[in-house]
Amino acid sequence: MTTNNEVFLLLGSNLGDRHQVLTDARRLITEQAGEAISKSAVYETEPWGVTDQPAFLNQVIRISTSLLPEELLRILLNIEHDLGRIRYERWGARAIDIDILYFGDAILDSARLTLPHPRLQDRRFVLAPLAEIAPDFVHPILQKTSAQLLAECPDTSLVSKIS
Ligand code: A4P
Ligand code: MG
Repeated sequence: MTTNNEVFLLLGSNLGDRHQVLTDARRLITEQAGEAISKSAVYETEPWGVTDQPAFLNQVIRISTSLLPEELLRILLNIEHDLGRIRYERWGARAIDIDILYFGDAILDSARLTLPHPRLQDRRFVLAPLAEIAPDFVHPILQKTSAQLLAECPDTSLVSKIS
């Protein structure tokens, strides 16, 4: 018997045709990783970390998958590669970045994968779309909902809903 897990993914793009990249990423993810349950609006967001780079589009999607966490990560890295990701520097510009925010209520810290994503609570560009579609989902370590994490987030960078 296969078990399905609900997974939240963050999509980010700040190079090329950003809307098209997000559309292509959603299609490849649902073809290869699992059915989409819901998606947030697309947000235009001020760059976090390395601030001297173009604005990002970010979106959170919720999927149902029968894959294991490491299998999902491998597929997502392949999709990033297929979409022509060019990686210049840590936190720098990229055509597409796909982060696993939550994998059900799994807690994991391996060389390749950390769950929940270790920096999600620090980032308004994650929490705004996440709280839009899953305000009551509880962070399995911090034991706070997305709505609480957003309300308490010290990040003041600009995040605006565009669709
Ligand atoms: N990895 C470990 N845990 C995870 C996880 N939960 N999800 C490993 C995905 N990957 C995970 O990732 C490097 C490796 O992390 C992966 O190969 C995987 O084995 P990466 O995305 O290439 O690394 P990075 O992006 O250079 O660093 P980091 O810290 O992961 O950055 P983020 O979190 O990806 O942030 N500003 C705005 N406004 N919007 C953005 O989307 N994105 C970033 C990148 C910076 N600033 C941004 C945005
Ligand atoms: Mg990343």
